[in-house]
Amino acid sequence: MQKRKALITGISGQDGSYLAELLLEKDYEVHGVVRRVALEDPAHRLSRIRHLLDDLHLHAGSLESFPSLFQVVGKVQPDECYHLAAQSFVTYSFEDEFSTLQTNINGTHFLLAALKECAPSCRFYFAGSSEMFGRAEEVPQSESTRFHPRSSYGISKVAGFELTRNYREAYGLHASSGILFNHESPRRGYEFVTRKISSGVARILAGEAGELRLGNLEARRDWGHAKEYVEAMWLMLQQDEPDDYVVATGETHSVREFAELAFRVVGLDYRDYVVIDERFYRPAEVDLLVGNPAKAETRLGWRATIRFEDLVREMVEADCRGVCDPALIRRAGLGL
Ligand code: G4F
Repeated sequence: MQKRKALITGISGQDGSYLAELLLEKDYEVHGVVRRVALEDPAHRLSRIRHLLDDLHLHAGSLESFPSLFQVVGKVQPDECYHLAAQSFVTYSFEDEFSTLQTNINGTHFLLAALKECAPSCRFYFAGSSEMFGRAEEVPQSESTRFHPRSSYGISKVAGFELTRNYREAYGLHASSGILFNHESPRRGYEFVTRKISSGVARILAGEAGELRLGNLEARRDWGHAKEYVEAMWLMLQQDEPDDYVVATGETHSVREFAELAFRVVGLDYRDYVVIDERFYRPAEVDLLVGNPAKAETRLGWRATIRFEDLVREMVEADCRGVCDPALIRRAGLGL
């Protein structure tokens, strides 16, 4: 039997790397779209998928170029397409609203248009985000909660979500959106607060830093583990009918709690190291996010199982392993 073909944009990112692993395990032929510069510098730019490179089919393409996406889709003829690539750092979207909106909205539109023309029976997944809820009107947030984005990133995701719904309704594409709440792992980018904290703790333990500068400690997020969240993406595309799903743990924690736990993992008190720095505050903050994953649980049979405390520990331990002397790690009582 022919293998099913999957195409992933953003395959070199945190989610893309876990999804590629999952699909290879399921015996898919896995294709990825990456920037040409990444193909020329795989050691740095493809580090998260280095261990998979022999099993993947990578294609040069860019979210900014319709012809490049059109060509890849036409050539690969995927059965499933997972659109994960985006400018995804909210802070950056305040610095350059234009490029965030342009890249994220056009990229999604280009891909949907290419699929409609070249592979209309391909199933499509759009990476929506809890940032679409922004200043949320209800707690917890579900598929029916009104969107009130607070950044151009959030706005670009609402536009992508609506484009996905429109291609489903107007052109009959099997197109689904996951409204994913924050999801982290040791593969998270260093600019996001969880990884900034876990790597900061490791550097402090190693004696490479004396403090960790953070912004708003009171913001609350629903943090799950990325490895589990990519399973929900796959499940969405296995359903007979396309639909939209909240993917979340249903628990919320503050940045302060994350920092407190992360420092505690190595026996330190965060109050001795965390310095509040106004530069890391956002012009418009999203104060509280917590998802209601009931629909994903009943329809997809998906549930988050990795607990917040275990996620924090895994991230801190992984970063300590990267920078600390083994004797120091033993002294800190880490289970490594
Ligand atoms: O880790 P963050 O940068 O993630 P944010 O903004 O919640 O967005 C992430 O999750 C979304 C899903 O809801 C994704 F769509 C998005 O692509 C991204 O993956 O910030 C989390 C919170 C914010 O409230 C921020 O103000 O942490 C607060 N924070 C406090 N100090 C900080 C810092 N955030 C960062 N990045 N750096 C700080 O020093």
